[in-house]
Amino acid sequence: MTTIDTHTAGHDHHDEGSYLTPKTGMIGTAWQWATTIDHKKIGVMYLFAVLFMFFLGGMAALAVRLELLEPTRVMTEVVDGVEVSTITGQIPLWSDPDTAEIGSNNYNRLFTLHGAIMVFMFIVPSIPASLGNFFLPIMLGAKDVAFPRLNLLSWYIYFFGSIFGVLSIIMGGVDTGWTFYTPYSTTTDPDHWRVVLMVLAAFVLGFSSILTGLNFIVTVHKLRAPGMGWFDMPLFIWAVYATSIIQVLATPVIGITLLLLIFERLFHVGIFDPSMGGDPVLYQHFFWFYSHPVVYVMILPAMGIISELLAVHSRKHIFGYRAIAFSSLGIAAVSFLVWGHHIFTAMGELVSTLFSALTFLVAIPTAIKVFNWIATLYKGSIILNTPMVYALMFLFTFSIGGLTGLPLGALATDLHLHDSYFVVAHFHYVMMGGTVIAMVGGIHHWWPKMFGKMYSEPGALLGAALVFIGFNVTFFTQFFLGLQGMPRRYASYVDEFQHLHQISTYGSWILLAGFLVHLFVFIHSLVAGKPASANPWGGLTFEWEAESPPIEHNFHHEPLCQHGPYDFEKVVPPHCTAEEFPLPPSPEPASPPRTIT
Ligand code: HEM
Ligand SMILES: [Cu+2]
Repeated sequence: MTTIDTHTAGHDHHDEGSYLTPKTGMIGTAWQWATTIDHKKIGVMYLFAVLFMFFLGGMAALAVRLELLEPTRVMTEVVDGVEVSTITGQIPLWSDPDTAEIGSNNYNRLFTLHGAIMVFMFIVPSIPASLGNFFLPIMLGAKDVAFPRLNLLSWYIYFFGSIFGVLSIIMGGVDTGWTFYTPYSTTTDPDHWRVVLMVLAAFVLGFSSILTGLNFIVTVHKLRAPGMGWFDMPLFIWAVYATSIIQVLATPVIGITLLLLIFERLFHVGIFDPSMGGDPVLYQHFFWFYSHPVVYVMILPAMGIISELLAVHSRKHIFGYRAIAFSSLGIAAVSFLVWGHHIFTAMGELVSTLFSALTFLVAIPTAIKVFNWIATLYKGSIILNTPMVYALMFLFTFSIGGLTGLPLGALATDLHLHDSYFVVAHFHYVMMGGTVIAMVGGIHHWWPKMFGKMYSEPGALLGAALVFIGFNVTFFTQFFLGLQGMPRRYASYVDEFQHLHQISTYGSWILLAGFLVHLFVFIHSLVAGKPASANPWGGLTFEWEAESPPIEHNFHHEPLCQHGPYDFEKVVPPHCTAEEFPLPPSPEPASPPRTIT
């Protein structure tokens, strides 16, 4: 991707410092960031905000796991004719024997908090708003997104939407589950605003998602560098593009659904509450019409990152570029047709059968990606650094997540597994084992570019090992809990389940240790890390053309696209020498068909 000096007249950015260079004192710099329209700064602000939300949601998860260490139960017995209640289990965190009810209710608030924060404030904006915002314009060769001011607005909508959520938590949190199912959510806590605040938070956050999606769609259509056709774009862009389409089309549905919920709750108009002539199953259809496609808003950007990591760190042309690109759009399209698989137990047989059949369709474009990723690794020069290790971890954990979705898509098995820990394990393997694992891999891949510093590789690999072990110990055990009938959302359980719950809780502590190691390694990198070169991994996409960290306007001159993003066998990477990254042998041409004489 040679650059043509089309920009000399008045557009030369040679003397420009990096986007991180503070221009004035502390207050000036803070104001500069608070009012910035630079996609990189907005991306970095989102990154720290969503990681903070991950920390909050993670703390709630650890408390949930701690409570589940013991089968906390209230035992009532008659002693000398008097009924005496006692709490069994050593760690009745917040239960009081007399009012045992309170304990379970606090548990309900904790897992709701965990789920609502993790879904609406962490994982939906996680990759698109942070790494997408930072790298989509640069990978296209653009100076910024199409609507920089709208981008800043979407950040502030996210910021204030999260404030509503945090306010609701401070006021004691909600106990409805992250799905806010009616009529419980429209009737519980009648004299409290915390349910309305949390629902309002999800409603407002939706607009940030829509605006971000809109911005990315126009940027991809309008701001590609000269010479960059659709099939010259990095696959991360295709994935974020497909995600943006879902964000723009699906999010309004959850918006109006939550508004109707608030309306019924405040003005007692029957929409979902059967006691007022409403239909609670209608709410479930509306809710999942958004919440199933949104799981692809979570996973598609992660899949885009994996395509980048596998190609760059195996120095191999991606296998089946167009198939992977189209499968992102295929997943986006099919994702709107399968929401019914979340409510098989609330629907009739015919419509359930239809949704079950459609659900299996999703497996096709997903499998295309997984097979093409594995084919890319075949005969690659694989470098087992942290980004690649995370990509390989993703292939393992995401495949388990995907495959365990099949018995949940099949009617017979789903009726047994619905609302059990098998479901909890499945979606954690997809959301945590998919999106979070890919995001951590992506952060390690792009960290040198974002902050201009290298990090300790041994430290990062230790973190990766602890995350991998901790994650699988925490969630693989939960498949067995679910198969044996352990229901989700229960604060107590029969003794038979205790061993598996204990192993799962110990796993969550190892997982915590892994993330703390990563946190320490990144802080050390910012404080004392070696300066990073412009292209430490020998990547070919435009972000590796820019400086590390990039200058304010990304490039000194407007870049020109002259080859594909993964032509490792043809091009010496920018800012690198052929000695550093020798051209790998070009893939042997297909052998000519043998003529059978
Ligand atoms: C950090 C490690 C995590 C641990 C240890 C963890 C643990 C758990 C547990 C034990 C439950 C089940 C609670 C119950 O049904 O009684 C749960 C529920 C849930 N988790 Fe996680 N989780 C983690 C990360 C995540 C992530 C990254 C996400 C998504 C981004 C997530 C989303 C959810 C959701 C949506 C629920 C359902 C909450 C509900 O039933 O309302 N979790 N989690
Ligand atoms: Cu679904």
